[in-house]
Amino acid sequence: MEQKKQKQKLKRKRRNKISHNTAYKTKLYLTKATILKTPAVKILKENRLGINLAGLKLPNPTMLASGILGYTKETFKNIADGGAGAIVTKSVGLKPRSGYANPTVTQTSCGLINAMGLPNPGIEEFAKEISEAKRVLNVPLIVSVYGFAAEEYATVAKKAVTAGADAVELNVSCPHVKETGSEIGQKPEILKEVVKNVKSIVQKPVFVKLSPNVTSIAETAETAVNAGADAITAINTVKAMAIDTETAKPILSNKMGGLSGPAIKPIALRCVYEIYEKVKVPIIGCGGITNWRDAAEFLLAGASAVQIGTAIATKGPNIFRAITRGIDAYLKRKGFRSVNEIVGLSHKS
Ligand code: RRO
Repeated sequence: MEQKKQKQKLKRKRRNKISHNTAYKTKLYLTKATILKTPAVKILKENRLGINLAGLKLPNPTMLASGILGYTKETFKNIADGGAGAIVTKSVGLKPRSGYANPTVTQTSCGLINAMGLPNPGIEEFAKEISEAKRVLNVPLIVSVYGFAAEEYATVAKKAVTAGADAVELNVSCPHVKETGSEIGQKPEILKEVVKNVKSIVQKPVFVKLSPNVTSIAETAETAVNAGADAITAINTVKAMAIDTETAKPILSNKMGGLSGPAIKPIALRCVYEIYEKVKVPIIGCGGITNWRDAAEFLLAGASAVQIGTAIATKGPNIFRAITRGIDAYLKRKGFRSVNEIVGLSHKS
């Protein structure tokens, strides 16, 4: 009896060893020779897509862009369930704002033009939603913040972090609201003051979202980084408009709006490429990303992560999972062990 037990034990041991080795060898075909010394168990747990973004741990490099699907924990959860690696809220300010009158969005070739006018419930009200969202989300929640002065940005950022935000993204780039957004990001001295004020008051990462409507976005990024920005998001929408030929009037009630979607992808890509050459902090690419190949282009240009917005309108929340799977297949096919290995690769000769 004892002998039979011993035999079975030996058999089990041998079988385990075989499956262990097989898994190890299989993995070796998929990865580079440099990991030959890595224990098999570690390799099997390897994740090509996880990133550390200025201290935030993301399961993959896709994020919900600010401005899309706004302010409720249900929509954030829906996007996270669709595979997003992080959520960025719509911009929130000190006081509630109703935004512009309709029409606030119009479709154009290859994109949308919006002029919502920063509608938001104000940080006091939104703080409750942040706390509740934190309880249901398993990915980082980044709160987009705007203000009409440096102190206002700082106050809102502080309240957002106190409510549970994992990071804040400063909106210094909305193209069509007076005395905030790009009117701040386009003035280096004011931009510096805003970033410094926020950095002095919050202990979480501070991202700064930039406008392409400047002479040199790389110089703007450098100003933000020198003031303490932990990451740069590039880009916000491009200032644009549309006219109704029948009424001979601008379509949007605000006349001017911001263009998003595939039309701006090459502009956004150029911006990321230029910023990567100038600053050392992580860059988050944003603008017209619709599929995994767009996302991969941004990573190769120098983005550590990508934000997706307009494409959700046509493809739904599962776009995050589709893009992540596409990037993973690309990394596997090219023999990369981590998404980090392709960040900025197009700069190397
Ligand atoms: O709310 C808006 O109209 C808006 C904002 Br805050 C922004 O940052 N970018 C944009 O295109 N629209």
